Amino acid sequence: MTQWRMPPSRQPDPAQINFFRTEGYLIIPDVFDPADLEPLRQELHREIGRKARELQSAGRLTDLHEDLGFDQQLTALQRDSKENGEAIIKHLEGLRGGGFHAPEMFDVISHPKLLAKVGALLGTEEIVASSVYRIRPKLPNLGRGIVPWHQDSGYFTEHCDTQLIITCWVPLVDATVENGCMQILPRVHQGKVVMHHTGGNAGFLVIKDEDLPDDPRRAITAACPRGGVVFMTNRTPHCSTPNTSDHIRWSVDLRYQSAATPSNVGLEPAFLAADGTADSAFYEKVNVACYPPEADFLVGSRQSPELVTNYAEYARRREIYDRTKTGFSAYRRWSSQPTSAGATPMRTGH
Ligand SMILES: O=C(O)CCC(=O)C(=O)O
Repeated sequence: MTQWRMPPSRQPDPAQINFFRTEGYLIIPDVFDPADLEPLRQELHREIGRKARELQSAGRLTDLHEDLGFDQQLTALQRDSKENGEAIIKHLEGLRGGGFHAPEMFDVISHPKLLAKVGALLGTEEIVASSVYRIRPKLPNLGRGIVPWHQDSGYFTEHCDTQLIITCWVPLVDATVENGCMQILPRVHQGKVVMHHTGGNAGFLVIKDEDLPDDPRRAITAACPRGGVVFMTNRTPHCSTPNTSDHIRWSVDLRYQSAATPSNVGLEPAFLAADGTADSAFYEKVNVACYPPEADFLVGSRQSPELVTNYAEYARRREIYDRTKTGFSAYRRWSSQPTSAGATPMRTGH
């Protein structure tokens, strides 16, 4: 496992940085060698197999479809039984969408090649990553994977609206129009966080077309090969479209900010009751973070490399935050969408 303390070089590429600042997004097609992502793809595939075998032991399925590859097996399991497909997806997503936290996941989050780019775009080598990451197995023709227009800041606390939190969208297969890559509205990320509503598709937040800061027909299509990364700011509106292909569009989206931006690094409950209620001092302090319910951690530091989080500490913090009752919801910021309110249970993550 890679133990990275500091980027070998920030690789500042002025053209890329300028593009990101002007457009609010940047697609770099070769941040990783596709082989760098292979351990994560393989571990996700093994996890699907493990969960499928658990369902088989419980008498809930017979055919494991073990002959099928990473971008096919879950579709076949879902086709045989919606309940089993849903159980496996929920198992990977966990409480909020980033439940899977094997070492292979941490290795991608803390990968020196990615952190070098993130550091250059943030303008610092003191980098905090957040547990607000999501694993998306976007199955062909399955509505729950279609994400409506939103800005990631719609999910964050208002006091972080003017901070820079970079989303790194990492496809684990080539992302194309056909398999439902993202659409991004460029050059509007210097504006405010616009009105969002709860109750969008699959329980996501949604910006109505009339509230978008620009005509959605000006959106760019963020196709990106495996090995590439789509970088976006937290105020860049984006959405994703249906997967009409014959394979799963796997991706993970990771988030990073400067260590100077408000976070919950180093903070955890002094006390946790059996029902997950933490001590009141924790609740008072944690609300300073841009997304209080999930654990932030230091992934890169030139100043204090000894404080950079290792895998064991990352896993421990994530698990403590998952066990802690938050009573917090960024959704309180937004009203329900009049057309579909109540139709879909609200999600607690992106
Ligand atoms: O993966 C997708 O389809 C949407 C991703 C997204 O909305 C995000 O990363 O914030």
